[in-house]
Amino acid sequence: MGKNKRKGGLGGLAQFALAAFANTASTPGVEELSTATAEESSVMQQKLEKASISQRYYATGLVPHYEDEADVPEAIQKYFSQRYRMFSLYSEPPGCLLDDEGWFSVTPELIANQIAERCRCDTILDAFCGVGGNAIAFAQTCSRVIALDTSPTRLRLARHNAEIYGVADRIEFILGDYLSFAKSLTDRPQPNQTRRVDVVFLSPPWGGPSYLGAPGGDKDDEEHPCYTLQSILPIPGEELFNVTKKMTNNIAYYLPRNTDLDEISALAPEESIEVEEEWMGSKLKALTCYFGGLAGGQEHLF
Ligand code: MGP
Ligand code: SAH
Repeated sequence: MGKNKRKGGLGGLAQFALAAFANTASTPGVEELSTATAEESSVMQQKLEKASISQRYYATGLVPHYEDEADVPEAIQKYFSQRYRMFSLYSEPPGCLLDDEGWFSVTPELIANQIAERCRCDTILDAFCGVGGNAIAFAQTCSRVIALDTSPTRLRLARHNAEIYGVADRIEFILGDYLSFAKSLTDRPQPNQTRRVDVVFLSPPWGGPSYLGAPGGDKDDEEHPCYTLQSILPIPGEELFNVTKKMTNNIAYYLPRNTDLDEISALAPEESIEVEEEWMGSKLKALTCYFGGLAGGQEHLF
């Protein structure tokens, strides 16, 4: 895991802060505060404020946090059994949160870390942030992360999960449509470059958990049909790529493992594209395609 990960303590600290603010007269922590030096008091105060802010952004109760398999709806049991692969801090209080779409689309942590290492830069745009699997990893390798999603619920869950990892203050969460956001940046380039984006990460909806059997692609192989970029949402995958290319050449595109490789090559016929297979043990999970300066041997394009 990344170097900035904060393990443990946050939930406890938040509880302590709440108790301290709720009942100053009888809380032992506050007594300690009053007998501390000015410097110690200031440090303690900062910790309390930080914990209180974290607490404010927790989304506990918005969706269930499952710990017991018996409580998990059947449709997400397969994903629940992989919960620590998705978030190694899944059970860290107050517990990572995912909604149904989050469960089936979150990028597993080790894969997200690998992608974040490859995308190391100043400003990265996570165009489809979901419940934050990638945004949390980017916050550990990039100076600034802009995380967009059209779902207010998933954006709140992403912020909640980022708080657990101690990286929420390095992510700008924006509720909005990526296509409008991209248009606003490319139509009106900022003269002072304050919103320059170095890398865009695309992990759009693939059309639901049944993407492996989606129609299209190689009809000769009925068991494993190729996935066609036409099935990407909210617009076909090729169009999504072209919209993004107006912003930057440095694009990482997270795609189904059965994506038609000819379609990927056709996205940028004039350059090299690096296709990374994301394996977990003996299981191929997805492909990440690196374009522009992110592709090996093309660093000069960055
Ligand atoms: P999967 O094939 O649904 O899971 O998704 P798994 O465990 O390999 O199941 P199996 O039945 O094939 O054995 C594999 C990976 O793809 C997940 O870990 C997610 O990271 C990613 N993923 C799946 N979906 C449906 C989406 C999606 O719609 N969008 C994005 N961005 N990622 C997805
Ligand atoms: N990488 C994410 C998963 C992304 S799933 C993770 O690791 O958690 C795809 C997300 O795209 C969903 O949360 C969905 O709400 C969002 N989305 C769909 N259409 C969008 C749009 N037009 N603009 C921004 N986000 C969108």
